[in-house]
Amino acid sequence: MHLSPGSPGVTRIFLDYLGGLARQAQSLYILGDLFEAWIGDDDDDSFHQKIIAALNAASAAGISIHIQRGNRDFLLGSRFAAASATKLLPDPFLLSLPEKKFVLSHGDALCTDDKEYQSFRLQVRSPTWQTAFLARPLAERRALATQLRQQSTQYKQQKDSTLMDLNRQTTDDFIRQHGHATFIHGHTHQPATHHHLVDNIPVERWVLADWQEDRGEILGWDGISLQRQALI
Ligand code: LP5
Ligand code: MN
Repeated sequence: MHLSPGSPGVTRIFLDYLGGLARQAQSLYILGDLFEAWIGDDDDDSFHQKIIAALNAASAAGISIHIQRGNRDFLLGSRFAAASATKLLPDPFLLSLPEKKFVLSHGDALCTDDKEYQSFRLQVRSPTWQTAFLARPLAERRALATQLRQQSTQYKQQKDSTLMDLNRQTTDDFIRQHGHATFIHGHTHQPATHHHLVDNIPVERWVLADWQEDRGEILGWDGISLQRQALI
């Protein structure tokens, strides 16, 4: 979703969903990049507080909400989880339902052709880097995040789109390591259902859509099949 005050349409669709259709679900899984940029759980930004309150209300209404960290909000922590009454999930996460097994991930870790991103990722996911970053004043962190977002947009213009996609071999290995479970991820903004054949076992890989100002999309599981469902 990449929620931010800069995308009011996406925010409205998400809040409408949380207050409406989502209430029919037992569980909700958000696979990273819920926020455009997360600079730490101590952020007092009113927009973020509004989203936290909406998650909290949905949770109080009985939905079990699980959130993975994406590359935009890898700093989500326990204070956020407590305030929003959500559960932070590891990435990857194996979701074993009675009818089917799914493996859930943001997806960025499998984009192994993008070496520059992977070395950046390694750096910012290290506890040492995170402790040092979180010790800086909020205003400074906010400015760094804005700067990094601009840089990332520029970097991406110079990168080939296949380089930024999941690496096929890495993905097949990942599927193998997770017992050939149906794989669901986001990050690439290239919604599709891919068919992998790993060890002669057919495995589906569902790529989530990114949300636009006038259209969102969720993936629903009813115990029998997965369906893409548009939200407006
Ligand atoms: O996010 P998106 O879609 O633009 O691109 C991603 C990869 N980029 C990122 C960076 C995020 O956008 C930044 C989010 C900031 C959130 C706040 C966190 C706390 C702030 C930290 C401040 C230091 O994830 C992009 C991938 C793309 O996905 C596709 O997979 O290609 O990767 C990059 O752009 C990384 C560059 O290739 C390499 C970066 C070199 C690091 C530069 C050092 C800058 C030091 C920081 C100074 C501001
Ligand atoms: Mn992402």
